[in-house]
Amino acid sequence: MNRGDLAYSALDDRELPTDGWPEVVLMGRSNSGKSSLLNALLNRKTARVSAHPGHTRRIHFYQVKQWYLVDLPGFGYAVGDLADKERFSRAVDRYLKTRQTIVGGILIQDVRRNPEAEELMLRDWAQDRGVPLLVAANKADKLSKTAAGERLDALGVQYRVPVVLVSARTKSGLASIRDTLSGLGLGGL
Ligand SMILES: Nc1nc2c(ncn2[C@@H]2O[C@H](COP(=O)(O)OP(=O)(O)OP(=O)(O)O)[C@@H](O)[C@H]2O)c(=O)[nH]1
Ligand SMILES: [Mg+2]
Repeated sequence: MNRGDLAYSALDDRELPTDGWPEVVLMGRSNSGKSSLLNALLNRKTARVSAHPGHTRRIHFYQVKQWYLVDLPGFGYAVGDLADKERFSRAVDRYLKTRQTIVGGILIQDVRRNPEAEELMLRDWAQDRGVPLLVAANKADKLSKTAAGERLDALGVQYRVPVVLVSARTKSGLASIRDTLSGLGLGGL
């Protein structure tokens, strides 16, 4: 298994890794750039970037060292039939509520948007579970430096957790994510 390989793709509990390795979860709205950011961090095109958002229907575990980056499918755009969607959102729900190996969360948010109910629920989830959370305000390349700075301040006020400005496209700001993770003892990015 090489760095950045897809190690597991899970929906049911019995498909989850059993090695107990730490997991850092990438969460956020569909199209916010979770898979793009994961690829940028790993410097490798391993996660599928969707031309049509909402198609990722499994929890994907990418191995870094003896820990995983977990690409959670985005909310907001799910396509497909209702039974499928329900099965899927139940699985994500259960994973977030019960998984003991989650040691950190990165909430990816389009820098141009404000958090909506789902994002704030994820922020509350992290606080309730005591999981350190970093908000990555992505697509900074879409704004001028001044506008991006203003958005960063606004998002900090709304989230009340650390927010960093990043671009999966230009790879700006990724050092702050790497530093945060190495502060949790998670190296190799
Ligand atoms: N300009 C710009 N575009 C980006 C950036 N990050 C992602 N995108 C684009 O945004 C779209 C969605 O990116 P994905 O990485 O597939 O988003 P996702 O959050 O994984 O979406 P789902 O898998 O549907 O939940 C793609 O067209 C990307 O090329 C960025 O930093 N800047
Ligand atoms: Mg994706």
